[in-house]
Amino acid sequence: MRLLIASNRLPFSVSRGEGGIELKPSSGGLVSGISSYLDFMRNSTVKDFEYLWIGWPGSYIENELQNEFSRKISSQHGVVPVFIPDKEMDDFYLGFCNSTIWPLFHYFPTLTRFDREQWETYKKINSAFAEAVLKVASYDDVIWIHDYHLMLVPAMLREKLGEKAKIGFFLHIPFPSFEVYRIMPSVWREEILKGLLGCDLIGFHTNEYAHSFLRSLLRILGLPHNLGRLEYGNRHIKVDTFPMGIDFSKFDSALGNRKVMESLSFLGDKLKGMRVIVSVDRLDYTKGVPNRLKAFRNFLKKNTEYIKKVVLILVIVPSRIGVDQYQEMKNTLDKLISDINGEFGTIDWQPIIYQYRHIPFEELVALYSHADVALITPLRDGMNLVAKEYLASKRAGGALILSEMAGAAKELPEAFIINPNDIDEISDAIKRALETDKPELDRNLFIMRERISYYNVLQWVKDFLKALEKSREETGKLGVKLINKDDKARMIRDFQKAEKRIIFLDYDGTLAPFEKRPSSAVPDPQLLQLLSVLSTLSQLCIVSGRDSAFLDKYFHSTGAHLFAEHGALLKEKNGSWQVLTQSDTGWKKQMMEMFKSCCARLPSSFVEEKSFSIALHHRNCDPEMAELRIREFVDDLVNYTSNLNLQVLQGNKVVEVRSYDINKANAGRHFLEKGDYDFILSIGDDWTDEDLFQFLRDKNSWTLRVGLKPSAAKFNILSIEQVREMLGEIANAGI
Ligand code: GDG
Repeated sequence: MRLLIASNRLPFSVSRGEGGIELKPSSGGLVSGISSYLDFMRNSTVKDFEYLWIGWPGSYIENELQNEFSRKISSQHGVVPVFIPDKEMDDFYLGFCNSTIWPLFHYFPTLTRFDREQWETYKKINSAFAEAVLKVASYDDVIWIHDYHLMLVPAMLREKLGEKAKIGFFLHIPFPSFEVYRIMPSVWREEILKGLLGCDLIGFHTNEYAHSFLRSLLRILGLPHNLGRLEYGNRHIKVDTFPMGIDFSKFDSALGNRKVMESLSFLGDKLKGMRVIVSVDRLDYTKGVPNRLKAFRNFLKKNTEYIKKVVLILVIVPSRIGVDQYQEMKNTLDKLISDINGEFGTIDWQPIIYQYRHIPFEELVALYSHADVALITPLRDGMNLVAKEYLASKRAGGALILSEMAGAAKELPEAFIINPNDIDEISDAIKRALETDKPELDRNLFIMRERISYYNVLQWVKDFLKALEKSREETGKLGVKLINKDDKARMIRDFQKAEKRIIFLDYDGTLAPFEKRPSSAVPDPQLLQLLSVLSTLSQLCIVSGRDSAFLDKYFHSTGAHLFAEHGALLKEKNGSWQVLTQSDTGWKKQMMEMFKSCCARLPSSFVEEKSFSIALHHRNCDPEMAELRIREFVDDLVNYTSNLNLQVLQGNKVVEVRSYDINKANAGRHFLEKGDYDFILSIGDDWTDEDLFQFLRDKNSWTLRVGLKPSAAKFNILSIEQVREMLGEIANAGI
């Protein structure tokens, strides 16, 4: 297998040093997680594993050096740099990525900017990434795209690579609730969802994010799901939860490492007799550092016995310099820290030791391992790997204070879980964490370590890749057989050779798209012209659920035979309407009451009464409300009709009750019993057409279902446009 990973940043950044271009490893959860997996695979016995990592190298390289640089690092490090001029990259990264998506997805709508130009840049850079992937991709590759910077890339790849490509996406940040997501302008929010739907698998850290995403799909695109599975285009897509883990043994085993031990002994010396609280974050307003500091101040005020007995080591890693809010945030922190140190500090002690820089891995592990408490209080956080790293670096006695707003809180309920907006609660938790008995701390630490050591980053990657494979298999099982060029050519030859031809065509969803109201979906002149030609070349039957008046009005002139109400009524060419069913309609009056009552409780639904059936249309309704009401309604109808010769059918945004003996197979029976046809074609788009497909199955016929649902039809065809194009070809061939 070859794995293509695409993320905004490569696992290292390029910079210009004295000796030319230099590579510096990048930090962050995504990079360290995936790198651990790749290291594992390189050192494992698994054969035929290859990978390429596609991303931005951290700064621009001049045109003339790009090719040579790419060749060199691609062969040495398995990476493919995406070259983007610095200015554009700034507009992209500091713009739409970190001034729109980041604040909105972390529930900071007031910090969110909506700037059309930045959206355009986002699209442009996404397409540059997609091109870079396409340059190296082959059909067998597994493509895994990461994070919010690249949400449009999946659909761009799908469009070029087609249905067979295996594409997965993982979002490292929260996916916000629908009410927050919908704040984004409608075209953008739709394009982002559609961008992600280019995937076979879309992964999130928690069920809550997956659920918010699915709800947005339903509310914005009207796409329902079944246990996280949905059908889109001709694919099966799975939306699922994969809580990201860490490289547990890297942290755990580092405790025996010489440099870590040196660091530990240094800390032991310098902080002798002190209880130590640690916190490590990128500089970010989502990480809730001001509240953490306020809570620490509150703690010192309320618990003066801890003065000179406790220190908070605050590590902040510089991040996103260039976004205004980050500079403001830095100023706020600097002030708070100096206020607290000024208020409580003495010549020989200061309560906060502040480091505003990236610290080496060994120092980080030593710090985690030495600290009695890890204080992690994000206001929102996709997962928060620092919490897990702290646990992996502690063998005994550690207390984890963790915000309920971090994805990690779902997996670590044994921690001291706090609300990061409640300063008193955090301050009380600090006291409890420092004073809980060691056996209890050890017990909880053990349970949490067990969990994160099992579901580590390798397991996370393996699970994701396995689920991606499975989702592809499900697509394979959809049983969809799209008609191709050769099939069409054969059909046309059959048509030309045939002496007696018959064609059955459904109307709505087959020849014309659905409209808000059925009465607006009227045939256009080109369609009528096409049907008129076809009816001179064959027996043409329009087999529709529409009533007789509608069909008469619009199709009479085409010379087609008209079947109304799913085959209950027939008007043969030059004839008059006749009833093909013996069905009694006495049930309608009473049932009409039930339909009206449901309609009254479901705004924007409407009832259509036909001679032999009643239908409730809910295509214009609020999808969530409709789902609920329709489920109840169908239940009622099924109970009510259980002793009657009636069937309850759920179609595309419609529920219909009609007599059992009415269905579109009547149309087939009516003509085929009377004549020997040597060319039979039937096209339809929903369940009402299945009876006719079934009836024609063992006959020498061409049957096609529009869309990609499994069907008794022999072929599927993608769209109404393709149906019309194909019928046009048939008409031309027959003339
Ligand atoms: C995003 C989501 C999600 C930090 N400072 C130093 C340092 N780090 C390393 C930590 C940890 C990583 O950076 C930070 O990961 P987080 O998960 O805490 O946060 P984000 O960077 O915001 O990551 C987050 C994550 O993606 C993964 O999906 O959990 O919710 O926001 O690994 O160790 N490493 C070193 N020195 C430092 O000073 N060596």
